[in-house]
Amino acid sequence: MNTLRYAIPSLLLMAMLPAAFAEDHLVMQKDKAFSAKALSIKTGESVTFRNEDEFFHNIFSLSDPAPFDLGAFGKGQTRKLVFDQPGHYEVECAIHPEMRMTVNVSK
Ligand SMILES: [Cu+2]
Repeated sequence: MNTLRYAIPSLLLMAMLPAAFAEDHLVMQKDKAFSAKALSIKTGESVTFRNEDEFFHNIFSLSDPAPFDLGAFGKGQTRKLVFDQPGHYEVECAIHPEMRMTVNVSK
């Protein structure tokens, strides 16, 4: 009886751990540039993009396997994206075409 009482919460905790400890990578957008030109992460990890400029930035990617558009956002705001598909992502800002970076998501 005691074994069962402790086994169930332990299993629940183990199921929740991967999500809770998936690494988050911070990328700044400052002076019309991403703070990293290239970022290598693992599947399931996330990237938080933070706008450090006085004007709006956008985040989007047309790359397979998972194109995305996080929209436009102002100074001090963040957008977080979980990369749950491995692959190579070209990440851009729709407002400033010179802003580019790559995110490589390994399995
Ligand atoms: Cu921009």
